[in-house]
Amino acid sequence: MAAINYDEKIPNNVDLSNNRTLQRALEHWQPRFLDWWKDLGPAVFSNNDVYLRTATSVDREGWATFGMVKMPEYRWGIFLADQDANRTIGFGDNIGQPAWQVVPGEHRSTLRRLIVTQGDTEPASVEQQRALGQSAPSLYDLRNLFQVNVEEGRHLWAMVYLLHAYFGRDGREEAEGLLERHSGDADKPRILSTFNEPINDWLSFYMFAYFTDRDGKFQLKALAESGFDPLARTCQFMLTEEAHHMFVGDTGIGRVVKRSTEIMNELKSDDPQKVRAAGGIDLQTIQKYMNFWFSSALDLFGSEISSNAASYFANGLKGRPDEGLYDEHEANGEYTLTVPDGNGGVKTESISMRNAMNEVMRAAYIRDCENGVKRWNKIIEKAGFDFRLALPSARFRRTVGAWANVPTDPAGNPIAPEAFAAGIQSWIPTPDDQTFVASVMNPVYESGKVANWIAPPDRGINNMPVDYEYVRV
Ligand code: BYC
Repeated sequence: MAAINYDEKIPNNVDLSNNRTLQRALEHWQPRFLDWWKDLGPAVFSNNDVYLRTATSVDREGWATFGMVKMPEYRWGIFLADQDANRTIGFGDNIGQPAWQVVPGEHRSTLRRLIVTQGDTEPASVEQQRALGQSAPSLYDLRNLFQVNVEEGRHLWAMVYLLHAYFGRDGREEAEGLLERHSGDADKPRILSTFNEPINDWLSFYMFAYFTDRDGKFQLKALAESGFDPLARTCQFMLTEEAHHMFVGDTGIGRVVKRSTEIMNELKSDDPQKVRAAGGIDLQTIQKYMNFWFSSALDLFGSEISSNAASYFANGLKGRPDEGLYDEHEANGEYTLTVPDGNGGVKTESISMRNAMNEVMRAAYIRDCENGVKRWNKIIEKAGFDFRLALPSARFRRTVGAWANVPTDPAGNPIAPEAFAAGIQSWIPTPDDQTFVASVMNPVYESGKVANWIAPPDRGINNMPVDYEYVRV
């Protein structure tokens, strides 16, 4: 296993000290990154001690250490999973050929584009979450937010390393661009739609960590199959960190649901207005937030029918998540889709499996999303209420792909534009809903205490108690 060298300015396991040119280029980028972090990273507590984990090994067992760190002093490093010298390309037309250790000329611009798109999301999410520290429901949650933020920063480093190490001058320019585009910026927005949506409250943050980070999981799994070996190894290690981000979303939503049902039981009522009056977030509002963030995340998979996706697969650049679990790796079959028929109805269409790669991934993602919904519904059921949360249809409120701008209800039935305009008020958060949710987000910065609208966590981080002072305020 390649050891991580922590004595260097940039911790790494890529033998950076033996590549002076690359080391200098990255050391040149480092202060720009820190300036960006200062300007657009967490707005508060930026110089407080936070109980953070830092990657210190790429070993599956014990890869991280925990300790008090001030975020600007976090050791953002470059870590790739260990190399398998015999690795071959596992899918597509180049199957069985040795994985590439350098970028094949004919795939250079495509690979660069994929890496830039992936890299762009990482700082975007930090920007989106910048203000949340001002309204954290507990020190435990505040710490989790910051953990997610520093690790997204590290994932940016991972992509910047690839750009600098393998794409020469244009790679360096793209690395600069990753700090120049900003979430929601009118002139230079982030590349993918969801990453320009504001995240102004913690319910949105948990939804984002559950649904949007889960897109990250699937995209990283697909890139971890890449025939371009340094990209595959980079993504393999990023996935190790990603699991905690989804845990934050999953348990966060679960705790909001739990608290809402507690309030409903205290009130002996499931009236959403009464839940709100008691300072809780009603289940109907949670459903609306889910409708918003889930539908937004579905767009991140791209079009149902995509020749881009087909050529990524054919050329061995991007596989299917967990490609090894498939019993064939050429995807020469057919895939049946339902698409709008152009007359307000639906028709089925058979397309080549390779063209349907985005849809194959989206379908796997939706199945994975269902697991959390089942867990949250168990909480509601156990509390004795009939309400059930449900994912909206994959056709609902899409802005990318076959269903883009086709009005449907949350169940996916095509409806008239007027019916959509009227219904959307009750399907996704209105400005009033957002104002209400923001109104309960009063910060709680006392160890062991938690805001009224969310239940406390079941356990602390890294076996520490729940009432540990996770951020020294
Ligand atoms: N918004 O052929 P199509 C994460 C563009 S999240 C705006 O369907 P393709 C994270 C598309 O780029 C994971 N534009 O697309 C989570 C293309 O443009 P060009 C991020 C969009 O190429 C939380 C055009 O439409 N990683 O890590 O098959 C916190 C034609 O589309 C959108 C990746 O996404 C959109 N939603 O697939 C932190 C992996 N969708 O090239 C981090 C890398 C599509 O014609 N990216 N377009 O100018 C990819 O694999 C692919 O680019 C996509 C799109 C899956 C995104």
